[in-house]
Amino acid sequence: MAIERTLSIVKPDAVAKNLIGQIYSRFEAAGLKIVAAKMVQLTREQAEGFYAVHKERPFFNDLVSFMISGPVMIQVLEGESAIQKNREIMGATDPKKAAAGTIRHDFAVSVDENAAHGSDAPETAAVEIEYFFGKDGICPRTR
Ligand code: RTP
Ligand code: MG
Repeated sequence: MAIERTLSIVKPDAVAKNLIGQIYSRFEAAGLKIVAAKMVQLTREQAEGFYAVHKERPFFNDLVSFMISGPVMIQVLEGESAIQKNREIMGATDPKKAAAGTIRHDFAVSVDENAAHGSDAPETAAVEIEYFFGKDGICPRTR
């Protein structure tokens, strides 16, 4: 297994419900290290650019409006198989289909407002991390 980095976002619904700490605890309990983090009120342009892969989908406008409805907490997680591990911790896109004990099952109520984002592959993780943190916005964790 390889050490990877992945981009994670605590979405506006979960920030509004005061769940940042509980969600961070799940990352840390799973052995994922937070190597960059910032709270951001996304602009419409930033949200559209981030989710550009979905721009032809029927839910795109609702997704963008939701992502700018309040601040988000954006972080880079590092660890063994971080991309897949974060997706497992988050659970299925639709909270109704997410396994018990996952972030989306426990903290989200709908597919439109589903508490967290996680990169889905090494290529998208690299692009997403650079989108929000640039080339050198990560704190190396040596211990
Ligand atoms: P994310 O990118 O936010 O981590 O979510 P994901 O990979 O699990 O799902 P994705 O297919 O990338 O979709 C991005 C977000 O769009 C909304 N969505 N709505 N109504 C629908 O059928 C539908 N499908 C997707 C969700 O909020 C999803 O997180
Ligand atoms: Mg996705």
